[in-house]
Amino acid sequence: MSRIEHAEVFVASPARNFVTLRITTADGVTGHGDATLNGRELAVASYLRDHVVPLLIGRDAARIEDTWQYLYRGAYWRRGPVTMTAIAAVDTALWDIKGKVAGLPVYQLLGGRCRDGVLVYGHASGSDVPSLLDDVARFREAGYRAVRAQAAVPGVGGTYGVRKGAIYEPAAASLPDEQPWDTEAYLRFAPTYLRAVRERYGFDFHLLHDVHHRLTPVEAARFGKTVEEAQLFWMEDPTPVENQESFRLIRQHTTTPIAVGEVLNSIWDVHHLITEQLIDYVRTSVVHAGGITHLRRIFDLAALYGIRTGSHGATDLSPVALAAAVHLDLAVPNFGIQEYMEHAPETMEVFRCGVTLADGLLNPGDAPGLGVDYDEKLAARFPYNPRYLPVARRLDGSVHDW
Ligand code: GCO
Ligand code: MG
Repeated sequence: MSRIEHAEVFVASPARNFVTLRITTADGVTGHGDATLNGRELAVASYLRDHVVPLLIGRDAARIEDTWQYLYRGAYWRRGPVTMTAIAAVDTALWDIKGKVAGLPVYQLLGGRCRDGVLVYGHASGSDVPSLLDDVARFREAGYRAVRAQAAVPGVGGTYGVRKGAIYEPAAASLPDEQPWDTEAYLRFAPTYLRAVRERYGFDFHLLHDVHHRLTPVEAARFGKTVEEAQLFWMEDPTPVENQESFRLIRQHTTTPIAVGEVLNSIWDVHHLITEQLIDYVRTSVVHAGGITHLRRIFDLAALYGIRTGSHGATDLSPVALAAAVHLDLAVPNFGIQEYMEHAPETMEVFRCGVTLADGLLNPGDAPGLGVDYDEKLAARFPYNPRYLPVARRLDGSVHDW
């Protein structure tokens, strides 16, 4: 038995903020977990440091499921992004340790490969339609088999999903950026650029689009119907997801596939969406939905209903989360697609990560564990930098879902 000797929480900002947990066993084996919750980083760091680390010391590092149950049931207070991100970090670090102890990459412990590689989608965006079309071409030339397309809605400043520099980053310093939103302008404009992408480049690649919770159910139904000819791989987060029932209305009106889950944290949050077949892809992630152990449980439930996976993988999830996702994606039968956004060079210097991209497919490499190392000395040169996600306001000044 190898006992946990210590656990450290690192908060650093190599190009953006990341919270990273490192667990070390008495035998000197280390494992890493991502604990980043964009714009609420320190809440998770405190949950871990103040409330979880003391419970880990002396525990058997091999007992992953038992530790999960202990942290989840043992807290009495359940679910929610902060709790589930903290539990995820512990769970991910323990899988990393188990792999290193066994001398096997984590995907082998999960049952081994189901596929040659993990299909990813890249993020094309533009400030207008011509620049979006150029960006789609760039991803296709780089070998991507699936591309998400987002363009800034004319007259609506700072549309989500549109990259300004080389790396997409919506979080802003000091107070949240307040961005206007006009649903009618979006509903008129977005279908035109999705059509333009198909007209220019045809249908031999997957095209995706993120609605980012902006529409009511009936507006989402109208959007889904309008874009059917573009044959989207999915429309993502068409409406806010607190009310799982509301997806039934969208479903009744359109065959455009639906993907949901990046803000959800537990199997109970997706229970009705899955068992009533209201969605096609479940997008929960390792980091925000309780780690590899809990995500596998969600994916297995989804498999029973013919629903595939499509985990969140934006740049605010660290390379540790990406590696964990890729190991799981390789091993689950109902894998669909993995979101992938390139991290900044500073991020990749701090997190040395064995994940590689070739021909539009990711592979985790064969290093034992997750195959990611964290350079804490280098990370210390990038201190935490408080940032907030934007807030959206409708034209009348009232708050909308960002
Ligand atoms: C996506 C997303 C993100 C989120 C971000 C919030 O990649 O599909 O919607 O870019 O907005 O992860 O922190
Ligand atoms: Mg999204």
